[in-house]
Amino acid sequence: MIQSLIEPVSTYAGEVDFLFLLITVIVMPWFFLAEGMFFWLMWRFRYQEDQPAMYVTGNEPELKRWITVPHAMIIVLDLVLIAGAIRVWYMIKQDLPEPHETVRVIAQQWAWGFVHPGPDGLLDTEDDIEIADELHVQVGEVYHYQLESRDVLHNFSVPVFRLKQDALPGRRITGWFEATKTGVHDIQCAEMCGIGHGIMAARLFIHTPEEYQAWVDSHAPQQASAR
Ligand SMILES: [Cu+2]
Repeated sequence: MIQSLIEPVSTYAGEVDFLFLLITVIVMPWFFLAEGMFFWLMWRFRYQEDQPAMYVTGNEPELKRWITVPHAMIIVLDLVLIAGAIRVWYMIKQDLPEPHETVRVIAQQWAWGFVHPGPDGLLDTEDDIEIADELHVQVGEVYHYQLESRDVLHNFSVPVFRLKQDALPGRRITGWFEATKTGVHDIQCAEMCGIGHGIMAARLFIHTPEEYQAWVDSHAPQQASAR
């Protein structure tokens, strides 16, 4: 269902979607069961003539089972969810594969700055390509991003990648992604950062290697001569 709403375009997007599906499948039956019983019991034990109210403490062994058995089942299901979530969290946030290139993402009120490594493939050199609100990458390559904030808390959110990372002033946070399909997609700040938060959007361009090379060629020389 998530796939049909927001196309998955990174190598780990499917894993995140699977977690959402798992949560839905585990939680939804309990929701309907609990709500269904609630309304049924309200109807079944509604006010009736000459039937006195009964005081139930919940401590009677046969009633306690109604509390402990569902609790035990939910704890087991929770452990499944926690194990699945830790696995995906580790894959996305901790276990960074070797990068093809690194880009720098700079958040500020209320725009995104992107520093691309340029023709030499290295950041912090003369030929870096810096532009606002456009991130250009190649399809099928692992990228590291270095996320920074110039002022307040922001969040680098790329829905098609299922990627969300807070940007903290004073820190450089490294993460990774690998795009699986070419296209143009949205980037949005996902942390309330002031009055312009809603317009703090950018575009992600995923190119074929040839397109990417052409983009680098057309932007790098201008950039070098402008310095
Ligand atoms: Cu924001």
